[in-house]
Amino acid sequence: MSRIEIPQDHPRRISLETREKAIEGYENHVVATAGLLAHGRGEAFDYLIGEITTSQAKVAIRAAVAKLLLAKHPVISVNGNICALVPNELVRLSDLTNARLEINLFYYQKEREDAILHQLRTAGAERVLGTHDRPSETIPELSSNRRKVDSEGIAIADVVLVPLEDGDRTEALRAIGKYVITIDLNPMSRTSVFSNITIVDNVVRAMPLMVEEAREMLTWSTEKLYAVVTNFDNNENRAISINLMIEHLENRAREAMEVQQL
Ligand code: PTJ
Repeated sequence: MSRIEIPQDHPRRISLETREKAIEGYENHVVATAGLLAHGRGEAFDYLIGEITTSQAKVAIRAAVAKLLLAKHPVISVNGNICALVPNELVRLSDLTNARLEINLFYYQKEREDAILHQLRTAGAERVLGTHDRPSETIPELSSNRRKVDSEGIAIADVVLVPLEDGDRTEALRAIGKYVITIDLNPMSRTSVFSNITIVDNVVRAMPLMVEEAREMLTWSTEKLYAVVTNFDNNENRAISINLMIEHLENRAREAMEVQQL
């Protein structure tokens, strides 16, 4: 429940409502303190891309959903921010793609794990991996708390969706042969660079679109899904996304010059 009433006609309504969700998540112990800072960084990058889902992000979303549908053991890694912002979409995407939900926290606290588990269950999740009572394994060469992974989840996964991440784990997951998909507004972050597919978009826009696409693509043949994945090139994807940001900024600069000349 939003703590402040944001007027329907407020020009920055969606951004403010999303911020409220992050704050509420923080108050409920779902979001880490650093999660609020990470959210602010995301907001800044969202500004650079014009707060829209670009045509390029849509291409990446299709490739990501195709890969999840083709996977043998897909897993969606859940941290505090993604859980606070889009819990319902996490559960829907997990159901549609048969991807397991696994809680994996950088700033681990039992209280946070419980709060995230509760939020996922409230959103309809029946099975959640990664909790302290579950069998676990360790990802080599990773020193953060994220090294602990569920034996029936990330440990055996072939494809892992790590929305809104810190870079270390993506690199470590790639090193042990996992195919990594991320959603990150910063196309230059280490996560973006090391992932196989980077969706440069806000999770609040990308996740509902992924659910929509998954519903449609469920009926596609393996060949058609495979073609979508093989035609995708993440280096090109990141370069186009960066250029779209530059283009957006150039347009804003042009507008600023026009205002000066009035
Ligand atoms: O819940 P925990 O303990 O697992 O911690 C989660 C955070 C997010 C705090 C942790 O993973 C972290 O510190 O992440 P970073 O290194 O700050 O990276 C977060 C990335 O997500 C940055 O590149 C941000 O630009 C990006 N980001 C932030 N908000 C959004 C986002 N990308 C897409 N949508 C957003 N809403």
